[in-house]
Parts: sequence; C-alpha cells; structure tokens
Amino acid sequence: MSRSLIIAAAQMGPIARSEPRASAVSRMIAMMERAAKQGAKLVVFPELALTTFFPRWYMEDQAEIDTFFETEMPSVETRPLFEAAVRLGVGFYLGYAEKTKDGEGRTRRFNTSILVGPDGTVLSTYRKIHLPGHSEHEPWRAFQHLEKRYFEGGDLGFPVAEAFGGRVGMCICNDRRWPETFRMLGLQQAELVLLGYNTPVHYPPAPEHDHLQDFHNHLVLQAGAYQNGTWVVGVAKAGREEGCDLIGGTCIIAPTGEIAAKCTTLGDEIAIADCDLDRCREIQDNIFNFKVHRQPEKYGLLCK
Ligand code: CDV
Repeated sequence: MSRSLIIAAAQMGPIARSEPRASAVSRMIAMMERAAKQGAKLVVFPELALTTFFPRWYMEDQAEIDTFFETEMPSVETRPLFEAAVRLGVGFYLGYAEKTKDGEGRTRRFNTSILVGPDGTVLSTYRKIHLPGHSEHEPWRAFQHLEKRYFEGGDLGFPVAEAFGGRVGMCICNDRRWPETFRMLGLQQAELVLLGYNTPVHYPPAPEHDHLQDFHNHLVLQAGAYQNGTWVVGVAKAGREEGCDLIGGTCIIAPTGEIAAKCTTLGDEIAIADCDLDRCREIQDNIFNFKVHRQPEKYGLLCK
C-alpha cells in the first residue's frame, strides 16, 4: 500500500503593483479548480502570493508599506480562496506578508506561509527565518531587496505538522539555499517540504551568477530532498514583474532528488505529481538513516 498524495505546484506569473488582491486570489482559485479536476489534494502557491514582490522598492512611509500586509487570515479578500478549498476538498500552502500583534501588544511583521487543510482551517504557520537582502536604501542596485527592512526574522522555528497523511514542513524562498533548513525539517522526519519563492534573475551583489539562478534553484531543492529523503515542492512567482525578471522553474522533487514534475512557462501554470510519501523510506531507512549513520557528536561546530 502506498501513501499517495496528488500535489499541484501552482506557479504564478507576475503580479502588478496595481493588481488588487481579489485578482490574485481569482487566479489562484482558477488553478486550484484545474488542480482539483486532476485529483490534487494539496495546492502550493508562491511566497508573498497576494501582491507584487514589494521589497524591491525602498519606502519610508509605514502606512504605504502596510498596504502590502495582511492583518487577518482569512480576510475579506482571501476568504474566497478558503471557500474554494472547502468546496473542492483540497488544502493549500499560501505565502503572504503578515502584520500581527504579539502578546504584549507590539506590532510584528513577518514573511509568512500557512498550510490550510481541506476544511479551511490553518494547520501550520511558518515565518521566514533566512531573510535575504539589506535594510537600507542602496541606490546602486537596479532594484532593491529590502526584506531585512520590512520583516523581522521568523520566531516559530521550523515546525513539522501531521497533515495530508504525512509529516509536512514549510520554508520560504531563501531558506531553501541553507542546508540547515532542510536538516531541521529532516531531523523531524519531514516527508514533504513546501516552499514558495520570488527569485530575480539578476543578483546585484554578484551579477556574474545571473545565468546560474535556475541551476542553483534546482540544485538546492534536489539536494535538500535527497539528503533528507523528503518530497519537496518549490513554487515560483515568475516572469517580468514591474520590470524585474523572476525565474520560474516550479517543480516537485522526489525523495531521490529526481524532478517528478516541472513548469515550463513563466506564467500561471500547475505542475502535478502523484507523491507516494512512503517513498521517503527508501532514503530515510537506508543511505540517510540518521539514527544509524549520522555522527552528531562530530558536528559541534555547526552549533557554535
Ligand atoms: N525572496 C527571496 O528570498 N529571494 C532570494 C534572492 C534575493 C536571492 C532567493 O534566495 O531567491
């Protein structure tokens, strides 16, 4: 018997700065409907999927910055997505900018993803830990990457939820480049890692790597999957967004590190794979059986 889960990686094309959330949400619902028709039970959307990738602009007016954040989930604009999920009996991963208040009444802002079940309830929340970019205006860049200005680092660790018949972890974009992210999830026996990304083709600090962006994307996703024996679903916001080219390459990776499904455009597109979560055993019980082969007492430097 297999633990089969049909997953759709729902890549989004660009979202204009002027595009209302309602439009992004209806694009997502259209993909969710197509995915459900093909038997998908889980649909994965990109990082910051409700708006344009706003950290590319330097802004000083907090009120303007806050127009890109959600203060509740679901909200009036996002509720139709939750309702569609319930109607179609599918769950989803959604990335968005979260503005919230902590227990002491302080305002906090995070780059967040949620895992929502087919009944519309939020099963797990992740707040991005590896925030790339810079916090001050750097006019020499062709565009800014101000995640360090607009968000604080995630404070929820790397949770793994029992969901969709398996063990599901999440991360967001730059997190995928860090082996520690996948290892933190792998050490909790994650069987499925979901992540959305917005990755520009042009990397201002090292433009000599621009031609490697797609390669590096698949390199880290495939390595993370194989080295931890987990399925990985990586989903892009792609295409030319407000003059900035974002890579596509949305894909579903098997625990062996092989690409099981992949998008071929830079627009709204779904890639679907039938993911047998039991296939994680092929790796987790053998070559990367952590209990048998890992040597944590030799890795002290990792935690210094
Ligand atoms: N949204 C991101 O985290 N983007 C980064 C870019 C800036 C390198 C990424 O790792 O893809």
